[in-house]
Amino acid sequence: MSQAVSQTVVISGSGLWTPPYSISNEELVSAYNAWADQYNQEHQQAIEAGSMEAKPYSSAEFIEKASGIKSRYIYSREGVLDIQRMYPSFPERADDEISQQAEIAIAAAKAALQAANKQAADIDAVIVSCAYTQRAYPAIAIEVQEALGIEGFGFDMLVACSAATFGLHRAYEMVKAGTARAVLVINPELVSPQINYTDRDSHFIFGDVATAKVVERAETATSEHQFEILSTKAVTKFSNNIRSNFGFMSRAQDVDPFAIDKLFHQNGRSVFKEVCPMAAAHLESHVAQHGLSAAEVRRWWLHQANINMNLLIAKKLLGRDASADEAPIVLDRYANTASAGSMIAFNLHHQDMQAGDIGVLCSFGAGYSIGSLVVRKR
Ligand code: CO8
Repeated sequence: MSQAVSQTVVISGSGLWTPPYSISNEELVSAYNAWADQYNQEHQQAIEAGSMEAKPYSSAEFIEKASGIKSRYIYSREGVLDIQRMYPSFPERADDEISQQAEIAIAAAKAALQAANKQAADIDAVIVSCAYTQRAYPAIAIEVQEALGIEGFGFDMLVACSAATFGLHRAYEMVKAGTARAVLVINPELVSPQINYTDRDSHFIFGDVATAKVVERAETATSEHQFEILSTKAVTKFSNNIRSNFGFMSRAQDVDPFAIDKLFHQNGRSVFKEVCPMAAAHLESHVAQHGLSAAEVRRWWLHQANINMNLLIAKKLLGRDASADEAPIVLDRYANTASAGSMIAFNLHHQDMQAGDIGVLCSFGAGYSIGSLVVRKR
């Protein structure tokens, strides 16, 4: 293709795959508390002798108050609620079968292609960006590319909570520079295998989901809902406060895959305190680049980790509480879906926007990483 520079770039279609199963706080807490009873009985002597600590109960009320989460969707439900197991079950698939992560990525991608009025032949690149990929290679993006019949190239990228926004940044740059006509950015957030369902501090936080977007030149876009990407902004700052250590070195390190520091773990209070001011300052300076104040933004599709974080960030930006219409919340149903949270919010809350309305997509979390896009409805 010819190398055209400085294209007007739009998000022209958005897709969402929601798992067929969900788990309410009450169901999750009931399974966890039964597991804790069993654990405490098994270790009664050691607990009484003071050499082990008893597992405390979890509470549905605490979860909703501390996080805003009421339930979460999940790819595979049974193992999580089985107190003899306490982790999901994903039967291994043969090399010639589609992987679970590619399967959910394809479902979201098909919805995004349909929303954008695009065929496989219109797409030049596939980016799969998410918190974890289920294998190192071949890239999940290339598996998706093959399954959808897309020519061109694909690659995976991992930036935890900011994978989706950072993926959109790369797509924007590729289309802007003319190295791809249209890019499919997919976020198959299959996070349940990395959750420690025996840790009451974190067992409630996450859910599975997949989201996708088509990014293309304005001149080729024909869909009903198009959002011009006005600019992107990203920042990272190293922090150990959110970590997951299981990886390709684990076998050589002789580690126990069930050890608490191998799965997702965090210092949630520090994350809250450190990330909220970073995110608010980032967003304020990003919209200011366009000569805009926060009050002139019609919609904030914020990262969906914790309702109290979103309320605080919106208040720092606006000087008042944001309405649900200005900063929609989806984490009550979906929980924290790693990088996909703000993408789900966009997916469910963009069709009412009017031409000229400004919106901001934003992620914040592990890394630390913050990513944003300022967009304008066409
Ligand atoms: N039930 C009852 N009580 C509980 C529970 C529970 N489930 N959990 C904790 N408590 C207790 C604590 O033990 C503590 O008791 P005490 O005061 O006696 O010590 C008390 O409640 C208060 O605990 P916390 O201080 O931990 O509670 P907070 O009010 O801080 O709320 C949160 C905890 C909800 C975790 C909160 O700190 C938070 O949301 N922080 C922000 C975290 C965040 O956004 N993290 C994002 C991480 S995710 C991310 O970036 C993506 C990573 C990639 C995806 C990974 C997928 C697996």
